[in-house]
Amino acid sequence: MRVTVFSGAGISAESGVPTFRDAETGLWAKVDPYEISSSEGWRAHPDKVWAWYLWRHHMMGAVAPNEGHRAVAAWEDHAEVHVVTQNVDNLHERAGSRNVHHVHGSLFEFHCDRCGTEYAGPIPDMPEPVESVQPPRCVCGGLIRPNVVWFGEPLPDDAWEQSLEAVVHADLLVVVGTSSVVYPAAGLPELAVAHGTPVIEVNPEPTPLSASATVSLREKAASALPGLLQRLPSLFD
Ligand code: BV8
Ligand code: ZN
Repeated sequence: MRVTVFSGAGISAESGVPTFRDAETGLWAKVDPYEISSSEGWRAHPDKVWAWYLWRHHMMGAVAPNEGHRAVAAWEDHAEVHVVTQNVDNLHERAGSRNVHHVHGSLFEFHCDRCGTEYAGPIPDMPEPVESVQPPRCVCGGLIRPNVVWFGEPLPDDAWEQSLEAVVHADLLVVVGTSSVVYPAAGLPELAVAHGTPVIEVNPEPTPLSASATVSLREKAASALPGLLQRLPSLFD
């Protein structure tokens, strides 16, 4: 059986990583997403963007995978599992998942924004969010940036190709913890629906995908995912 999991910030919420759009805790309630996660924002004030990502880098290193991440990793004992994640944290990998495709990049890799050279230098620890930090410079004079995909930027070809494959060949797609509003990633579950692949959504809130999902569970990831495969027969009868 081939199971593909499409995850968003909600799967990491119970690890303590704030989601983007949950108003009371969403990171973006405090900052303007287009300001801080876009190529324009980086060009306009790289020091603000760098400071915000340093804090998120600290936070993601300080938390641990939750029962939801661990359940997805455990499914590899019973099925061929691919994880397509919009998250830039490394919690799926730290839970043990082996086929993880980061369609929005990773906050644990850095490169020069001019020559593209990978940066392996020190990343300062930033336990508290601060307004501005100058990013390091590359020898070519370019600025060091995180390997994340900002608004207005294309998704990485290899991750995108692998994600399309994983969705098109899945016997089941589990969509967990995403508001399904950011494209082209949000188009992946729509592709599965169009393919007639069973789609299970796990989200305490309804989303634009809910109406077309085969089953939409108003549940949280850490409680729904551990027993989900055992529930499949009753979910689809
Ligand atoms: C591109 C960076 C083209 C890394 C991110 C107008 C209309 C349509 C589209 C557009 C438009 N204008 C612009 C666009 C395109 C734009 C887009 O889609 N905008 C949207 C917002 C309208 N897309 C882009 O710009 C993309 N690039 O199109 O390029 C191109 C092509 C060629 C050449 C040049 C250019 C790039 C998109 C990537 C942007 N980068 N992040 C980072 O900082 O993390 S997106 C950002 O949102 C995050 O990556 C995140 O992954 C993503 C989606 O958010 P979610 O993960 O869904 O999180 P969210 O908070 O929204 O939702 C959490 C959910 O979890 C909620 O539903 C909640 O109920 C649930 N939940 C909460 N707790 C739990 C839970 N679920 C389960 N259990 C729980 N416990
Ligand atoms: Zn450079």
